Amino acid sequence: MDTGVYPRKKEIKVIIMIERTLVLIKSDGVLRGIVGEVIRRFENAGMKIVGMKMVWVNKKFAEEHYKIHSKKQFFKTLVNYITEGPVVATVIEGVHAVDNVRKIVGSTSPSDAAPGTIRGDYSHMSMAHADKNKKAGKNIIHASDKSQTAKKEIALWFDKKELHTYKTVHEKHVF
Ligand code: RTP
Ligand code: MG
Repeated sequence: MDTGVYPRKKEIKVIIMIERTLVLIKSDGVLRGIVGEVIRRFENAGMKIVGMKMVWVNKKFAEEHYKIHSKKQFFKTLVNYITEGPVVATVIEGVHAVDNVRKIVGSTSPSDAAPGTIRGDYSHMSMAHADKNKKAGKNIIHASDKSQTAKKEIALWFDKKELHTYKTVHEKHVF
């Protein structure tokens, strides 16, 4: 019987979508000293940091992380970009975290990224300009693009013991 109470019990599994996603503050974000500014955006939205470390990855690791782009003309500059300084690797947890994080991050090309997004507020490079000048398309941050990708990327960057389970005030009062 439909009690009219929403959400009905059988729907709860579909509606509640707490996910984890990989977020990297790439070398330009670290070298510019805006790590705190960037992380704050996710915390302000009520999402939770469940893993965090600074890593200076080598070329082999960078190629593995970005292997989906291995045939692209910008692959070499992309690998150089992510290895030219340390990155801050984080795992962010929240409701629909993959899509919500991408929304906060903004479009890939900073010139297209809306004001209010991380890429829109902290960068303005266009990929056309980057390509013309044989430079990397620097855009501060990486975020997993799908749930399946997030699972793979988190496993690549983090050991299970580096990920933590705890309750925030948001989970008690907001979720
Ligand atoms: P990400 O993987 O880093 O979160 O970025 P994304 O999904 O928004 O964009 P994606 O297509 O996966 O590209 C990965 C990174 O490659 C650089 N890029 N350069 N020169 C170019 O045309 C170009 N296109 C992409 C960017 O650094 C992008 O974040
Ligand atoms: Mg991507």
